[in-house]
Amino acid sequence: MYVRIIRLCLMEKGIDHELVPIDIFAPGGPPAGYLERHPFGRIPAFAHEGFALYETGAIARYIDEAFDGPALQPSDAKLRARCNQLISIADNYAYPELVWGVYVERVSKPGRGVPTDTDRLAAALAKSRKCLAAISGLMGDGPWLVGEQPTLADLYMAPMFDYFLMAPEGAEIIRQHANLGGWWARMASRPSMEATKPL
Ligand SMILES: N[C@@H](CCC(=O)N[C@@H](CS)C(=O)NCC(=O)O)C(=O)O
Repeated sequence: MYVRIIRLCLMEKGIDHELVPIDIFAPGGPPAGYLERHPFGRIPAFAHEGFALYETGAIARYIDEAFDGPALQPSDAKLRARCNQLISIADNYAYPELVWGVYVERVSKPGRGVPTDTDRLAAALAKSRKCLAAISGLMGDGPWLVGEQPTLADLYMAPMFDYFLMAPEGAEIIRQHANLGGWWARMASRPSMEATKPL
């Protein structure tokens, strides 16, 4: 999820990179030494020319600012604030509800033979409706979530939507927002999204 956001940033900027898979859920915990790179034991952790960084928001902005390639943050103060607002919505509301509340309860758990927590799912669907309504309202009628070019806001939200839309209820909820439906079609067909599809 969060690793995919960084992979999307790197690909959209056209930056060569090496991806080292880390299993943070391995029975014995993360591999030896990983907690030195990320004391909280999450993924991703990133390094560039010896500069080590963790936390996706910091990594994504660093990649955008330290490398050539298309700008992934608007230069206009209001649009940049909107981009940061959507990233915050993704972290705080979309990730817990669309991914953990809806995808995990409705798709992932049944796929593993684990029963769905139906109360958790119902609550997450209600919050997801609110979430998509808010994102749709902020987006307006442009092609991307903010402005005329893809930004970090799109690269943050897209991997979360990819999971959410695997649930039939997720697909139903997005149908109520034509602008988000068009955005998703544009986003999903980008080569970076195709190249990073979850298995
Ligand atoms: N605040 C972190 C969140 C990263 C995160 O939650 N990553 C997930 C994988 S997508 C993770 O490592 N989960 C393992 C865990 O919660 O222990 C960031 O922005 O990088």
